[in-house]
Order: sequence, then C-alpha cells, then structure tokens
Amino acid sequence: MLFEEMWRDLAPVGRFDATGGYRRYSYAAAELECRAWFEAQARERGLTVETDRNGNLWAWWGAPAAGDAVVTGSHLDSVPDGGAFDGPLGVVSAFAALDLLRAGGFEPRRPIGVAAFVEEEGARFGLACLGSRLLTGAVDPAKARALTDEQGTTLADAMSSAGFDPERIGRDQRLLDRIGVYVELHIEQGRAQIDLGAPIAVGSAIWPHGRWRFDFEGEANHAGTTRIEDRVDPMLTYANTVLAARKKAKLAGALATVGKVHCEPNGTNAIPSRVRAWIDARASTEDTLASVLAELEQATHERARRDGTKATVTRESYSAEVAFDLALRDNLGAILGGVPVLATGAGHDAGVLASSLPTAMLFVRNPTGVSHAPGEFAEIPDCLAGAEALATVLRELAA
Ligand code: HGY
Ligand code: MN
Ligand code: MN
Repeated sequence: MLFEEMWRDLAPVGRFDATGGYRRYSYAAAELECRAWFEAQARERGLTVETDRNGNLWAWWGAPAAGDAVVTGSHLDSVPDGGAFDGPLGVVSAFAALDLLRAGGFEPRRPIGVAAFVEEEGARFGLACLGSRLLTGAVDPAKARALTDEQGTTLADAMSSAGFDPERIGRDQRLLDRIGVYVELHIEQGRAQIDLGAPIAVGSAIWPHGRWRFDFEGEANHAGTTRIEDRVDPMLTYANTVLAARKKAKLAGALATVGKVHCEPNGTNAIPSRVRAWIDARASTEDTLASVLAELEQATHERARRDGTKATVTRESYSAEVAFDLALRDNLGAILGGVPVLATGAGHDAGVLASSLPTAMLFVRNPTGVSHAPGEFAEIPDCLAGAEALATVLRELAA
C-alpha cells in the first residue's frame, strides 16, 4: 500500500470532527484501532508483528533474534486534539521506506524493525514516552501500573481491559539487546525548515523538559456572601502562578506552558476548594530549567502565604537533555548529503532510547510550524521525500 493510501487509511481513526484534531489515547478505542491498522500493514508485508511486554508494537523484516537490528518508527497516540502527523508520520514513513527498499530489490544484512511506542505523549497517564521508558527501565513498573487517567483508571486496568498483562511490564533487556540502532522520522514541530527551505533535517539534540503538577488548596465558600477579606481562594494563587511561570520563563529564555487545569468543584457561584494545574516547562539547559522551576515554586509559595492557601508541587515527568549519537548523526548527514542539523524542544522516544543504544532523528518540513494542534501539516511531496530519505538511511545502515 502506497504512502498516500496508508495515510488515507489511518486519517479517520480517532479524528474528532468538531475540531479536526485527534484523540488517540493509549489502550482506548481509537488507539486500539491504530494498533489493528499497524498489524494489518505488517501482515500485508509479510512482517512478523508482535506487541512487547510494555505494549509497544514491533514489525520485523528478518529474524530479530539475529540481533543488531536497524529499527525505525515512532508513536500512534496523540495529545488531545493533536495533529495528524505527530507520531503517525514516522510509522507510515517506516512502512513506506520498507516498500521502497523491497521495490529496489534490497536484501538487508541486518534485521529491520518498525516500531510504534505506546503512550509517547503521556496524554492519558501523564508520563511522556511511557512505552520506551518501560522498555529501557527508566520508570518503575509498579509506579507505572498505578498511573491513572482523568477517570481514575490505572494503567494496569487499561492494559488488562485491552487484553495485555500489566504484571509483565518492565525493562526488556532481551529486546534491547536485539536493537543495534534506532532512527525516528518525525514531522518538524516548529518553523526552522521552512526558513531554511529544507524538506529534510537531521536531529542533534532534545531540550530538557518536564511536567509539574501544582495543587492549590483553599476554602470552598459562597460567591455572594463571602467578604473579599474572608476568602481563601486557590484560583488567585493559581492565576498568579500562571503569570509568574510566563514571566520567569521569558526572562530565562525558557518555555513554560499551562495547558491543563482542573477546578473543584467547578461551580460558577462558589469559591473553589482546589485548583490543580500542570506546568510543562522546557529550556536549552538543565540548569536553566531547574532555576526557572525553583523560582516559580518560591513565587507560588509566597503568593500562597498571602492568599492563605496551600500550594504543593509534584514533578510528574522529566526528560533530561539528549544529544543524539554524534557518529550516527554525522553518518546520516553524509548519507543524505548535507541536510540541516536541528535541535528540538519536543520530546521523543528516540530521546529515551538514547540511554540504551545509538539513536537519531529525521525531521520532515512542516509549512505551518504548528504541532499539538489540528493545524499541524506536511505536504505530501515532503512526506515522500522523508520516506525516501529514511529508505536511503535504512539501506546504508542495514547493508
Ligand atoms: O511533548 C512533547 O515534547 C512530545 O511531543 N511528546
Ligand atoms: Mn507530540
Ligand atoms: Mn511525537
């Protein structure tokens, strides 16, 4: 099946018509449909397909037991109302690259794998790159099993309901030992390649980034009969924290975002008892990121004292700075003939796997520069150029 056909096949799965965004959450219906799509694509190509103990999907050309496999892929889950390309472009391009190699009569000397990692966005269970973190032992399995979604469903329950055994999750050394190198193709989540006029780029590094949950506790009371001076209003402390996050990030040349907030009990005419907000913060160095968070926590506690509220901060997800394997990065650059090399502020499974094996990334131009939103876009010719570039890289690495 050609790139465009695969793309058309996958496009309607989990698409929310009212916004045009995607809602593909791990182990929920739309993502299970994406899994079925992956398995059908693999079977159609005569690849052996398996789901590993952590819920990640693998399709193999050649026997993985031979080891030193060249693996490519990405993820199929999305952020709420995410774009069509973040994740799926890497998986569809992987299958398309295999088709190009086979059409050219290529016989790999090493096994070639196509992977789709589960819960890369952490949109359901809150921890980014959960599948690759479990595979590499970067997260404690018991802690992972206890992660919950907005409805209070644990990862363990979600896996069981989807027919997977949550007791088996954890580092998979045998599988890791079989992988020699991992190359992830991804849509660019920014505008650099437009400005450079470059359809393809190679990744150099991933900024350190993390997610912190801020809980603001106050005293629920009547909106119409509680004097201003008698209020203990967590919404105020929350609002100040949002403004402080922006200010401190801006001053430090960092990034801070509040995109998710819960208010309890969320009544129009009642002062809330609790406000819960998540800060996604990122910076070019870990020191800068740490100092932005330290300053923000201090400002938050100072404001809480003024408001009489209680603020607690919990780090829910953290990804240290990643520099992709230099030799591999330069090798890709040489193979592709001097394409730009870009750092990114977006996290990826290639960043997590980098702790266990050489990894690299290819980026495909995104004319809108928009990501994590329905406006995310890549032109078909650039997508085809991406699949070609990936095929060229796989041919070199697996020769
Ligand atoms: O949030 C990120 O950086 C990535 O898209 N998961
Ligand atoms: Mn993403
Ligand atoms: Mn992604």
